[in-house]
Amino acid sequence: MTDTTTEQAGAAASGAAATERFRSRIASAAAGSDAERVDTLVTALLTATHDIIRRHKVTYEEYNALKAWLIQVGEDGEWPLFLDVWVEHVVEEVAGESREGSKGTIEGPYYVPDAPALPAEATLPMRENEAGIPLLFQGQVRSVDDGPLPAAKVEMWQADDDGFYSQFAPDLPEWNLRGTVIADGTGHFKIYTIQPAPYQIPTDGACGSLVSAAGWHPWRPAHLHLKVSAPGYQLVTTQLYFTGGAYVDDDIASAVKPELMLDPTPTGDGEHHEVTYDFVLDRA
Ligand code: MBD
Ligand code: FE
Repeated sequence: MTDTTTEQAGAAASGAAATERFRSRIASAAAGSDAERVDTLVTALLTATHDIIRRHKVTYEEYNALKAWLIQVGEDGEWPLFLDVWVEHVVEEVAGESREGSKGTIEGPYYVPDAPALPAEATLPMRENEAGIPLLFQGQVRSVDDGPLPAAKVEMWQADDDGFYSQFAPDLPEWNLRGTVIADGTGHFKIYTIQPAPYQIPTDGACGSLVSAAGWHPWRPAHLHLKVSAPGYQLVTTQLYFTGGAYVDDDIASAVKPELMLDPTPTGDGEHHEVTYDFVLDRA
């Protein structure tokens, strides 16, 4: 990956896009919590913060560094990135507690609704010579009581081989590696795509400063993002990873689960990998 690409696709560009996306899709709908709940949650958050300051004897220098950094997160548009990388996994854990079907995991900052509709057997929109090992991802969507779910919706999005998501990095076709696949009459789907590469969160913004200040690494393991749904059933938002891949045991976003691993097998010519993964949905 060239310096120019890295720079263009850096914190400012992807952060601004993710912030804008979030505002238009979700923020406006988030009104209306009652005062008692707000009091409970904000008081708990502040009390935890006060405890940390006392326990670790936080200095004015550190307090001011925190203030400057928080301001920078906003200026870089990196609130969606920060929250989805370091907080969302616990929200998802709580939200998924009582579901019996397929495991979910975090959505992350790069979902875009209404990707082009595709038939049950389809190739994700991609460039003519899209880099990466071709991957056939296939499976079936069923209900918890085991019946197939005809015409289930399998929304899929992923980074390209350089770790860039369309609509969040420049110079990519609008719907590159994004699609809404409609399963067939027995809930089956067959999606041709490419095997994604590990993903590095932008290092040139406030989240990158935090990563290097703390001596962490900025990587997520290679992953496919999915939202699977059917009328009358709970939508599951999930990600799938690759057994043995880099960072599967050390995801910066803490979003890997043992149930979410794929182990594609090379087929015939060896230049194509294939894997089957079924989804099980809970009743709504
Ligand atoms: C990603 O691609 C992602 O999936 C998450 C959770 C955070 C940052 C980038
Ligand atoms: Fe991702």
